[in-house]
Amino acid sequence: MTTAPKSNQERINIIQECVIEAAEVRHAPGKPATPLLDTVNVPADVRKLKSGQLKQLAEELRAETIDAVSVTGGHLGAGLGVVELTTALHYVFNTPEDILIWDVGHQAYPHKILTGRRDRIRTLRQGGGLSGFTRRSESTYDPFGAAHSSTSISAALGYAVARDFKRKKNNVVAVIGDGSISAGMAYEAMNNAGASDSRLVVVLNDNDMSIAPPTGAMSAYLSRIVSSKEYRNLRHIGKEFAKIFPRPLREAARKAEHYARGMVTGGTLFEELGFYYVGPIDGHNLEHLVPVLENVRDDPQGGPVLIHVVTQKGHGYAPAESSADKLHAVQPKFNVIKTEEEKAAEKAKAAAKPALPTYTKVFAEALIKEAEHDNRVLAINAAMPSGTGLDIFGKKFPERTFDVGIAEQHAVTFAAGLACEGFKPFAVIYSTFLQRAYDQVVHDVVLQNLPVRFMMDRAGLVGADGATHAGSFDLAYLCCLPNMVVMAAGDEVELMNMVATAAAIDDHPSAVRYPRGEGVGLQLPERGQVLAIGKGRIVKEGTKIAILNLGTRLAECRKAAEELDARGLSTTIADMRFAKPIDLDLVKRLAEEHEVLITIEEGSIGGFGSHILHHLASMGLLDRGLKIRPMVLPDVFQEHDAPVKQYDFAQMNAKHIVAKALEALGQEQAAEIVARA
Ligand SMILES: Cc1ncc(C[n+]2csc(CCOP(=O)(O)OP(=O)(O)O)c2C)c(N)n1
Repeated sequence: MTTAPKSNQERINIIQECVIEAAEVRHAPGKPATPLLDTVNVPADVRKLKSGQLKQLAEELRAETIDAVSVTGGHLGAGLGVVELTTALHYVFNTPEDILIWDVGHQAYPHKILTGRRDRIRTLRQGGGLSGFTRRSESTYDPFGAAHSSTSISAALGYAVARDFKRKKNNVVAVIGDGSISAGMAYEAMNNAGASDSRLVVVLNDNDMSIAPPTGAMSAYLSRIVSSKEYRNLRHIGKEFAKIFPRPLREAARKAEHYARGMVTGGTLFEELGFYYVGPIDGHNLEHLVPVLENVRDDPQGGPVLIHVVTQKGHGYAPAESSADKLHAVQPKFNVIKTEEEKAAEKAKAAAKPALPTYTKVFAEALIKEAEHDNRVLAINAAMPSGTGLDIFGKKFPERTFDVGIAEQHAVTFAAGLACEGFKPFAVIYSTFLQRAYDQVVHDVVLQNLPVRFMMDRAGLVGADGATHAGSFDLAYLCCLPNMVVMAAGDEVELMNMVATAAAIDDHPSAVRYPRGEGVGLQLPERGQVLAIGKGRIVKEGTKIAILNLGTRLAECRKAAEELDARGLSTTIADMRFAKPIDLDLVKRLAEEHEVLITIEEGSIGGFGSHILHHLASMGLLDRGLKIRPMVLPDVFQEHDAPVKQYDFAQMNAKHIVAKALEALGQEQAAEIVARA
C-alpha cells in the first residue's frame, strides 16, 4: 500500500533542526558569482583548499548546480542534497585513484562540476552533451556507470577485491540512497561484503526520500534511528564523535562511541551484516563530515564500513525543499522569474493548444475504469508512482495500490502470488526496469502461466534519459516466452483497448508496451474495448506495399503511406497490435497480395519483425520473391537526445519508411534523396 512513513514529518523537522547554518542560496537568474569554485577544475584543486573554505565552495557549487539545471532540466533535488557530501568526499579521498561510485548517478551533477566537466555542465542531457548519470566513457572520475539503482555496493566490492589482488592501497567508496538501498541487490552485496575482509566504505545517503517518500520496513528502520533521542543527543556530540573514531577507542569516549556506532540508535542491522556502522551524521555539516571521512580513510583495519549520513533532498533551494517530491526532476527554466506579460503569453499559448494527455495518464485513467468494473484489479509499482501514473490510480484506489520500493523482482513475484489467488494484478514497470526482473517474469509468472499484466511504460527511445532508460528490449525478451500475450499500443485509444484486454485475459500472462510522451490527440472513449487476441487491424488498404506496424510509429506510417500513395505506390497499413500471438492469417494475406512488406517496431532486433520473418519463412512465403524489410532500432546503445532526433538517428521516421519502400523496389537513388531530405 502507499503509506508514507509515520514519522516522516518528525524526521524532516529533526533534519531541518540539525542543519547548522543551512546554506540558503538566494538564487537570481543569471550566472552566480563563484570565485572559489572558479579555482577548481579537478578534485586535486579542492584538496589544495583549507578545510575552512569548504563551506563557501559548497555554497558556490550549489548555486552552480541550480543554475546549470535551470538551463538543461533534469535531476535537481538529489544533487542539491549531496553538495556538502560531494565536496567532502573529493576533499578527503584521493579521487580518481580512490574509487568513488555513485548509486543511480542522478545525484552526480555536483560531482561532475568538481571533476573537470564544469565547462560542459550546461549540456547535461542534451544531444551530444553530458549524460544525466555517471558514465565510464565520460570521465575517469566515473569508475562505474549507472542509472538503474542499487548496483554501487556490488561494483565497489568488485573494485575492492580487485585492489586486494593487485596489492594496491586505494580506497573504494560507494554512495547509495535510502531508496536505492531498499533493493534486494544492495543486500546481496552487503551480505557478501560483510563476510569479506576487503576494505570498503559505503556511505548511506539517507534523505528519507526516493522519488516519492520511500516505503517499507527499511525506511521505517532508518526513521527510527534518526528520530531517536540518542540521535538528538548525538548532534551535540558531533565533534567528539569525529575525534574518537577510529577504533580502538579510549574509555572516556566509550559512551559517545556507542552513540556514534549506532549501538544505541539502532544501526545493528548493518552491524549484523558485518559492517562497522558509523552514524547518523548530519550530511550538510562539513565540520562533522570531513573529520569522520578522514578517520574512516585512515583507519588501518580491514572490512567494510557503513557511514550513515542524513541529508535533506533539495537542500539549500527553498522551492525544492518545500515541494512534495523535493524537485526530484525538473524541466528547463524551472526557476526563471517570469514577468506578468510572459505569464499571460504562456497562458494564452496553453489555452490555444492544450497539452495532449500523456500515455502514462491515459493508462492510469483506463486502469481506473477497469478497476471500477472489477474489484479484483490491483496495481503494483516499484518506487515510481508518478512516473507510472499510479499516483492517479492510488488516489482513487489507495487500498488497491502497492508501491513496493525499488524492488522490481519482488514486484513481479508478488504480483504472481496475487494472481494465484484470483486477483488481477497489473505490474506497472518501465520497460527498462522490467529487465531487472527477467527471471521472475520467466520462472514465477510465465512458466506457471499466471495472469499477471505487465504494463511497460517508456517503451522505445526515451529522449534525455538516454541509453540506460530506453525501452528497447522488451519485445525481444518477452516474445520468445511461451504463454505470453504481448501488445503494443499504436495510439492512446489503442492503449485504452489494450488495458481493457489485459484485464480480460485471465488465463495467460500479458504485457502492454507504450511510449513516453503524449498521444496523438484522439477522442478518448468512455472505456477501452476488449480486443480479439492475436488479431491485427487494417488501418488503410492498398495494393503494392504493406507496412506492418507495431506500436506508436503508426503516425509515421500514416505519413509515409500518404507520400508513397502520392508517388503512385499504393500502400496498406496494418496495425498488428499483437507481437505475440501474431495474426498469421493477416500476415499471410498481406504477403500474398503485396510486392513489398515492411515491419516496423520501436524495439531492438529479435522482437516483432524477427518473429514475422520466422513465420514467413516457416510458411514458405519467402520462397516466391517477396521483398521484406524489417525496421528496428539500430544495434547500438543510442545517446540521449530529443526523441525526434533519436528516431532520425534510428532511421525510423516517415521519410525513412518511404526510403525503405523505394529501396526495396529498386529505386535506390530516390530512396537516398528522400532519406536525406
Ligand atoms: C532499478 C531502478 N528502478 C527504478 C529507478 C528509478 N529511480 C531513479 S532515482 C530513484 C529514487 C532513488 O532514491 P534514493 O536512492 O533515496 O535517492 P534520492 O533520489 O532520494 O537521492 C528511482 C526510484 C531506477 N533508477 N532504477
